Amino acid sequence: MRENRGIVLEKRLSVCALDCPDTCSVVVHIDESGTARKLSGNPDHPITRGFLCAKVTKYLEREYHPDRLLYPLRRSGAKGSGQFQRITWDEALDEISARLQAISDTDGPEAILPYSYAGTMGMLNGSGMDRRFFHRLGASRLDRTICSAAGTAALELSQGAKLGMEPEQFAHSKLIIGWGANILGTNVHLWPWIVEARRNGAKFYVIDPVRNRTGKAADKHFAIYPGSDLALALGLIHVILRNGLQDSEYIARHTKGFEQLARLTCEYNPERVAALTGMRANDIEELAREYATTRPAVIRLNYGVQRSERGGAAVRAICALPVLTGAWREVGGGLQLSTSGAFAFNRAALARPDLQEKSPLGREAREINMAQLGHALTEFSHPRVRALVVYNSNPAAIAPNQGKVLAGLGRSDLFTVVLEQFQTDTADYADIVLPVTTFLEHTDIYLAYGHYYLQLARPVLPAPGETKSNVEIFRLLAGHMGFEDACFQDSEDDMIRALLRTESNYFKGITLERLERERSIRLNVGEAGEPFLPFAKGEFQTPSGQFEFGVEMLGYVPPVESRFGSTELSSRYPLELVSGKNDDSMNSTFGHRSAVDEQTARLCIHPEDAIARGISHGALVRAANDRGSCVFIAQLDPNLPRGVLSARSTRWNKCSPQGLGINQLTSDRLTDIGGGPTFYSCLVELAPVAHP
Ligand SMILES: Nc1nc2c(c(=O)[nH]1)N[C@H]1C(S)=C(S)[C@@H](COP(=O)(O)OP(=O)(O)OC[C@H]3O[C@@H](n4cnc5c(=O)[nH]c(N)nc54)[C@H](O)[C@@H]3O)O[C@H]1N2
Ligand SMILES: Nc1nc2c(c(=O)[nH]1)N[C@H]1C(S)=C(S)[C@@H](COP(=O)(O)OP(=O)(O)OC[C@H]3O[C@@H](n4cnc5c(=O)[nH]c(N)nc54)[C@H](O)[C@@H]3O)O[C@H]1N2
Ligand code: SF4
Ligand SMILES: [Mo]
Repeated sequence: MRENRGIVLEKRLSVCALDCPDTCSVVVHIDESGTARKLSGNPDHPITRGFLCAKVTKYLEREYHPDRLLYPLRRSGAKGSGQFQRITWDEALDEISARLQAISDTDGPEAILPYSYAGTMGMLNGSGMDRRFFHRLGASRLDRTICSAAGTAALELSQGAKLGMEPEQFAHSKLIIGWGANILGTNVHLWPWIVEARRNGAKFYVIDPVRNRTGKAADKHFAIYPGSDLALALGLIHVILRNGLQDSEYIARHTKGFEQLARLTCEYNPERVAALTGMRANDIEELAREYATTRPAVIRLNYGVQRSERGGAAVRAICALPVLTGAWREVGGGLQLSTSGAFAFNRAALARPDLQEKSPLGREAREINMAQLGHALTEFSHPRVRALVVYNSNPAAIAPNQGKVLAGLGRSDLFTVVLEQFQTDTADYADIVLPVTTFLEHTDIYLAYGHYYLQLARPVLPAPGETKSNVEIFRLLAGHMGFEDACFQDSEDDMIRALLRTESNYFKGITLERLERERSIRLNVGEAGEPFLPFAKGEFQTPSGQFEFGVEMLGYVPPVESRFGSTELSSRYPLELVSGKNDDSMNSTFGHRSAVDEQTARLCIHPEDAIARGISHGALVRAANDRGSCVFIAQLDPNLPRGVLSARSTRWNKCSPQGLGINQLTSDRLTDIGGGPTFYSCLVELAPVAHP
């Protein structure tokens, strides 16, 4: 097909692999020479609907960037210095396999730790050949908690499944609440349905300490104190029950623990909750009434809420709201935190945990929480971690308590391998760097956590230089280690077939052949073409089959690191730092872009808090606490509550003054359930700096 400027273009389909609920179907426009000219959203995809977010529209800048890693490298300078020499793949693989073997022989295989997250959401490159390799090795297992562990635990305990309302149905809602959800920034494909709903008279409210683009676009924005959502949810329940606005029939048939919940929430009247959350008592009263009496009503809860000390309990209490009002019964009613539970793949067939029995360890290996990497690398444990293999993640920048993480990565006796596309902060600490492909260059299969479409992507561009996919690299490493198990010879298609071999009804009739033809298939959730109402008739997947309120964990105690937490701490560090996502980037993935660097270098502060500290707009400031410090450019923002600071994550450390990132400040304290990180429970003090 011919398009403007006479360039002959071919259009090929791919799938955006970034860690985003939207998992877009991407059209790649390719010219005669095989070069991609443009990426656009697939107009035929029911969720993507013809557009991509701004950051991925520009993805070809990354794809063809002169700084892409193209060859294996061996470190030639000090750890962290970023000095490397090119080596061959054979040299790299020989060295890695020899070092891993030696460590396994002397310290036991659990001295080896993989570290990965969702740099790609592809199943094969994210939790496929890598898992097989580390299981066969007997390496420590990684508890992948860094993002959503508290929310996941909450959904599983309360609902029994990570299911939520379909994005398509938001169009039918009359009241939409974005709760700790920066929809325009992190989930933009939900927005058109919100626009449609509002055109039909719906109201859109936002509950967030920060008034970001989404809050500004809302009918009402409620600026809540960080980490106090549990108190608000209990207050809303209080008002609903006091006024008899609950759906008693739904509650009686489908829930467990209601009486205790009613007793507990007696204590959370709007006045008390107002003091705990910084909201007005009237607003709490009205919000509860409006929520309970508007039909259908939906809550788009996102993961912002659960990145705090009481995050798990907060999610459980918020999930109770659509249960109490019976909102789940209606099209356009309910809640969405995640939809990923419907993707009931045969994960064991892909990851092969059974291979651990064949490892030198001969049993299930210990588990290490990725949110406490610094601790795992610096504290003595049996056996001490001696080798770290990082892929799909940049822990030097994104993991909490960065001072400890960098001390660990800097250990001279730690052998570190990093599989990367770019020379990240973590790659700077590697002994060996291996260059990897992007999602445009390899095969993978994708679930989604913001919709119910399963998608397949084939390579659309050639792998540049000597880059290889994660799948290929772990396949080669298995060969070098002498692993003879047949599964290490599996092709990508074999692995997809293994994943699809599942009993789940959601997958009925879905085969690789069908995926090849259709590329994107709605799971069998509900009848074909009909809306999916996961809990309209109860059918919770908990042991009791009922929604479990979990009242025993719902009493509100403010986070230790908050204005009402430890007085000793808050007297020294009175400011609450929230470091949510940057609209125009993806965690640290686009840290090489100068525009992203400028956005993530800023710190917003209420003007009165700034004046009290002699800080003016545009001034350099240092935020500090007992863990570390980080320098920012101050921005005055009168919309913030007093005592709250907001910065956008995550900058590359090496771009910031002194090479220290925002996670110097964040704590590696864990959430109440799920073992998640508490990035947004973080107290600091701020002072102007003359020179960084
Ligand atoms: N543009 C962009 N999109 C992304 C990402 C990105 O980096 N950039 N990252 C991706 C990833 S990894 C994830 S997990 C998702 C996350 O998507 P979101 O959960 O939407 O993103 P966050 O910025 O973590 O948090 C959402 C909002 O919660 C607010 N918040 C913080 N603390 C609290 C609190 O205590 N209470 C309440 N009510 N709100 C609070 C923040 O100010 C923020 O506006 O987004 C994904 N999409
Ligand atoms: N202060 C603060 N810290 C945070 C957060 C926050 O909100 N505030 N958010 C947290 C959250 S929710 C998350 S999910 C984490 C995210 O942290 P990470 O999981 O580390 O995500 P990214 O920073 O996007 O880094 C992903 C890396 O994977 C690489 N990559 C992409 N595709 C591939 C591939 O196919 N193979 C290999 N080997 N590499 C690939 C990219 O180049 C990139 O460097 O950060 C957490 N850290
Ligand atoms: S990051 Fe999200 S919104 Fe952007 S293209 Fe990828 S899936 Fe779509
Ligand atoms: Mo995340």
